[in-house]
Amino acid sequence: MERYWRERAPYVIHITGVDINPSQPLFWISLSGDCTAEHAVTHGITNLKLDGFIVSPKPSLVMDEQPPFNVVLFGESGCGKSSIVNMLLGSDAAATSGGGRGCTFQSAGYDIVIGKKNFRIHDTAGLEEGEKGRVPAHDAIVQLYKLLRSLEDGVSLLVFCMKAPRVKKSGQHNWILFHDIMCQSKVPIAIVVTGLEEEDDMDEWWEDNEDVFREYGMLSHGHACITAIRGKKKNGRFIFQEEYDESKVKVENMIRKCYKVEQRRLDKVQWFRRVLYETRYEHHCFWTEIIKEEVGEIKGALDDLVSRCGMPEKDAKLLAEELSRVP
Ligand SMILES: Nc1nc2c(ncn2[C@@H]2O[C@H](COP(=O)(O)OP(=O)(O)O)[C@@H](O)[C@H]2O)c(=O)[nH]1
Ligand SMILES: [Mg+2]
Repeated sequence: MERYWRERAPYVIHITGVDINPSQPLFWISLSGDCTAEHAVTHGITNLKLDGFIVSPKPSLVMDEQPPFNVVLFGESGCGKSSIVNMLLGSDAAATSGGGRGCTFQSAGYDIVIGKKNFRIHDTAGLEEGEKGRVPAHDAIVQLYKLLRSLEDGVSLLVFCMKAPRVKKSGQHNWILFHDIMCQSKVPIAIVVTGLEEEDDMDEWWEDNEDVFREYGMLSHGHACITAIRGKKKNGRFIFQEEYDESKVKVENMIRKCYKVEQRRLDKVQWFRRVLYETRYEHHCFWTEIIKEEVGEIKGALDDLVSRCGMPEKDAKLLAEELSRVP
């Protein structure tokens, strides 16, 4: 059976958080038909706790030997992240939350080639999946931070995903948390706006809303106003096929324009830190050295969670404690 899949499957799945030799991945599966990567993994290894998984084309299909540039999609649940991944892949590898199918519980990486460069697109758990049966918001934040910290080659591009009609305050908070605080504003960020299939000109949305992003301090390196669905099939073709094809090219061009060749490994964020006032007095009297330091309040990124991300202090403290345990 395994040999059958090994020979036929176009993709290889690497499970992260499990000690495996990358040249001998655990599974070879086919992503065609109803079998999505997520289903296959959860069915196959229910006894293991997964941090995430990466779906890569077989080595024979990869462009060059360079490690892929990591592109991380993030945003609220239901904004279309998994649909964007599927659009870029040209398959249904990532489970979307429509039609009774599962939503994204763990992050997953999908390898694609754009303009002869390898990119690994990371689909992540939605940041507000707090309802019953879904990933609580805290867990989703911790998972995303773990993913960012675990990318050994660094992060090349963050993509903030949202659905029209408008950008929300919670979106601004997520932007500050991941871009400004966790990535210390050192990783480029781009915006994808979905849900624009009914617009005569999808790009007009940007012109109408640009000011709001500016007011929110969400300054991006590029954007794409798109639809990530094809719509219903009528007379043998999908009603938004044209917009969908155009959208795929837009997102590819955006990635090509915005990604950073020098990927940035994420430094550990100082969630709690004592501020040391710079009052050092050094007196050399014979062999002694007296150093006086004045210790201020506990500050650090925890403060930003409250003041810039609008989190209640109690929640911010709990989250910061959890995040500070991430290696
Ligand atoms: N109308 C419309 N629906 C979309 C678009 N992109 C995604 N969806 C739908 O929104 C739902 C959530 O999409 P999904 O990709 O799972 O969102 P995720 O939670 O961010 O991964 C699904 O039913 C998708 O079909 C879009 O551009 N327009
Ligand atoms: Mg999803």
